[in-house]
Amino acid sequence: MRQWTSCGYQFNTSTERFGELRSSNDILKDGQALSERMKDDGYLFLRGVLDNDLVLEARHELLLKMAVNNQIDDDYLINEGIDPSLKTEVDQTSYREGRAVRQLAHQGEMTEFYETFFGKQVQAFDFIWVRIVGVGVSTGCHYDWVYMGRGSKSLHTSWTPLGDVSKVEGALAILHGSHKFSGLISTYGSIDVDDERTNQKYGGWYTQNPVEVQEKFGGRWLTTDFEMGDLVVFSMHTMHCSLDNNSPNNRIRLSLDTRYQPAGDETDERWVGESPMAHGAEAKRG
Ligand SMILES: O=C(O)CCC(=O)C(=O)O
Repeated sequence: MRQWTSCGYQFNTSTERFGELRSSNDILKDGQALSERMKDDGYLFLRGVLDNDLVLEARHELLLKMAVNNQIDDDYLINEGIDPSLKTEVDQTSYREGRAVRQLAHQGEMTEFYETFFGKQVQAFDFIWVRIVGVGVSTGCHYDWVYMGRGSKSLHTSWTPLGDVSKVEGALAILHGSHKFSGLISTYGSIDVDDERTNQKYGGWYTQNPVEVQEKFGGRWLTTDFEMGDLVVFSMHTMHCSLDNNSPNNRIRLSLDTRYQPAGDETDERWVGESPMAHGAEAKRG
């Protein structure tokens, strides 16, 4: 079997420790069943549920902006999204505010899904995380709570690949069972990165090594070869990371992560409003 890595660390790919995400398409329209599965598994994987035209539009919108900012290799078609050798740092505000990106994240199938799942009206965070993940890059193991845990206890994350994202191109991985690691949830899983920024070894990640969590707490890493239109939804205390992007064609991995809660719940003030404050010195309390 092929060796998969995150932050350069190899996964244990034995069947007990590594496998494929389970699809929940069979219960897509059943809010009660979705909610029970989330309680059991800590995630929901939905194949091909988003409007492909809209996903493609969001992808094009981003790639065009990236092309203007010299963030893709212009020897190739823009839509290929090939990593250039020279890296350019760009303020992403205009990326997350694009019309197609916002429509994908805040309307249509996405909102309909959450209305079914919560059984009530939905509020999305205004802030949208756009992931432009170059070759050799990945995300370390973490709970989202540490970044956005000041509001609703029912907050959930959507991870949306903007195009096909195979394992080798840096797919997301979920640690099945991690939403029940009470010893980890009550310690690392209860911090707030803005309040405790200086104590954070990896800027809020628990570790870079996916095997380290399993050795301490157990669980099974699950991932898949994602296709355009797929969606993964998970709880604030579901540990996740991404595989290293080792694209043989040097393709950048593009995805969105976005957040949703029942309307009327308390909100984390960092991520809502016209110009969300986000992380930083101003977000530290006390
Ligand atoms: O896409 C990634 O690399 C990280 C995504 C993530 O951490 C999230 O969706 O919460």
